[in-house]
Amino acid sequence: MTGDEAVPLSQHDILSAAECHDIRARVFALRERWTERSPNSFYTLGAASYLDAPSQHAAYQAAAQVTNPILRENFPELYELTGEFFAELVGEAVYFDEAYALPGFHVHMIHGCGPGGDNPAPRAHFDLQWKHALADCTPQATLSFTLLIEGPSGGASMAVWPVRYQEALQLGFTAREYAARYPPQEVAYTPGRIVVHDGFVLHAIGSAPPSSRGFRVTFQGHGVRLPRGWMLYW
Ligand SMILES: O=C(O)CCC(=O)C(=O)O
Ligand SMILES: [Fe+2]
Repeated sequence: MTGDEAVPLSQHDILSAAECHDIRARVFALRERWTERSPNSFYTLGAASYLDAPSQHAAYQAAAQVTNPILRENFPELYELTGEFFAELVGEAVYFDEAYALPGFHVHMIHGCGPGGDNPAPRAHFDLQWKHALADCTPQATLSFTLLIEGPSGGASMAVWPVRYQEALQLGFTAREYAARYPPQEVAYTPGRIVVHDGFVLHAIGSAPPSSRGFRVTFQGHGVRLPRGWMLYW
């Protein structure tokens, strides 16, 4: 995907329900290895550049050296499948470089929300974490993906606003300002279906219905197009 593609988002079924179930079981068997990001609410299995790299690139790379072997050893077929899927999608070489974090898992514990509902606008963002992850080079193009493994009772989605990073820059508004003013479109996730976009469309984790309960487990990552091909990382 390039920065100027007309359709900003695509979806592809790549895992069966049984495969999602099996991956979910392995993620939970590794609970001791999750990193707590917000108590009793948000965890990652893996290092994530948007959380670990800003102003501490060496710490991000060090964290990746701890979590990459765990991910690689426990989910070998998932990395193989992801690499093959993207190689076909972009029609170019795709690789992982373990100096960076491998794609990993978000685990959200959904406990419902207040009567005011769950507003995704404060979470709205563009995926600019490559600036922190790569530190010293600018990619020719980028991609981001989310693959739902398990959703809570109220389902899982991505909120998308039809505006791009370049427009935000030109018109001088922030992601959150725009999102607070305009309603998003909801892209519903289905377990086993990967949602791919270029990271420059305004988006956020979608709103959870007030009664929703359970786990929202996603396999997440990004890609950068470099001279050698597309490098997939988190
Ligand atoms: O989990 C999702 O729905 C999207 C997460 C996201 O936008 C991100 O991690 O950059
Ligand atoms: Fe994102």
